Amino acid sequence: MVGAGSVGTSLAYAALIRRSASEVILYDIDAAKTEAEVLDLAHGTQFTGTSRVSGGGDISCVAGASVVVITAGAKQKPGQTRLELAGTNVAILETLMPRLLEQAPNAVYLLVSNPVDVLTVAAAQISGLPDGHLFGSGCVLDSARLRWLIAERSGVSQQSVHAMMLGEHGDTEFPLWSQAKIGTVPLREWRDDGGSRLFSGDVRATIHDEVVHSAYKIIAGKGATNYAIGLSGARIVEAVLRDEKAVLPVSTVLHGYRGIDGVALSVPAIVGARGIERVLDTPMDEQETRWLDRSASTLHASLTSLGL
Ligand code: 6V0
Repeated sequence: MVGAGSVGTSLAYAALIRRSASEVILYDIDAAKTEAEVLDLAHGTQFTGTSRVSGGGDISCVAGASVVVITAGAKQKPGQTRLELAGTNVAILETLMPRLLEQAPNAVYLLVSNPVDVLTVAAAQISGLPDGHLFGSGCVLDSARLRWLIAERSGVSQQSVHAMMLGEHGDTEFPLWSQAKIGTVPLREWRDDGGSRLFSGDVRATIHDEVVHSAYKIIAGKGATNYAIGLSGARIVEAVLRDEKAVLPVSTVLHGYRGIDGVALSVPAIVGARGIERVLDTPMDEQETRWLDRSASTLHASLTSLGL
């Protein structure tokens, strides 16, 4: 975990508890804080299984890592958009990426810092890593938020809700309603016990809005989001370390995907030992296609404004 702030430490904690990796290493420029976080986590490992945790302020501690998760950088202030963070965090990546690559040249790199789609493009350009070896956590967290909201309304387990947020991890993200299902029933046709459709257009619009505004709401209340992104990040790491070939909505630089080129955003992708192994050309209706294009042009504009 590069960056031992709220997100990096929550990711480490989630990875220990979920037994995602045999060894979890934290690196941050703030050595004293990182050493304290490592000690605090290490004292709990009696209860988490056999994984070890270590780390500090010397970047050589990441040498030979299989997966490098980047959570370093500035975070959103209340009311600030993710895109407004871009300049600061791109500058951090410019010095950080070459130093990380020296230590862990063969790792799969997972970007979590925001704006994650923009930083995924920046990190890909700085590192020159092969496609798929570097990608962003994208809409994995947003999809978990979506599934939770659907589960709460329908009373069905989240594990039986199949739904994804795609596009920008940000204001233009969108639910892929046309492919969403509860069990085997298309979400738009799901009825309650009385036979009424539960997910009308209005309800879907409300849920969409709630997902988009989740982070703002949490940041306004507690200054950061950390637990759910920690668990989402650990889940993605597992897909790589266990070579799962899991289909996840992660952010990757697209080449000719539905006319999108050079922009990173979330689409369903197969994640395994080599990182993103294939991007799926998922069916989308007309509205979803327009939403995807809107995400791509928003991100394209912000890449252009940063000279990327
Ligand atoms: P934080 O608690 O301020 O931690 C950031 C850490 O990065 C600090 O401990 C810094 O010391 C460290 N850091 C800064 N520069 C460097 C550097 N060059 N090398 C090493 N460490 C450095 O922030 P928090 O952990 O809350 O958020 C981290 C990032 O994650 C932010 O950009 C958030 O916006 C982003 N998030 C991304 C999410 C996603 O879904 N992709 C979700 C939540 C937050």
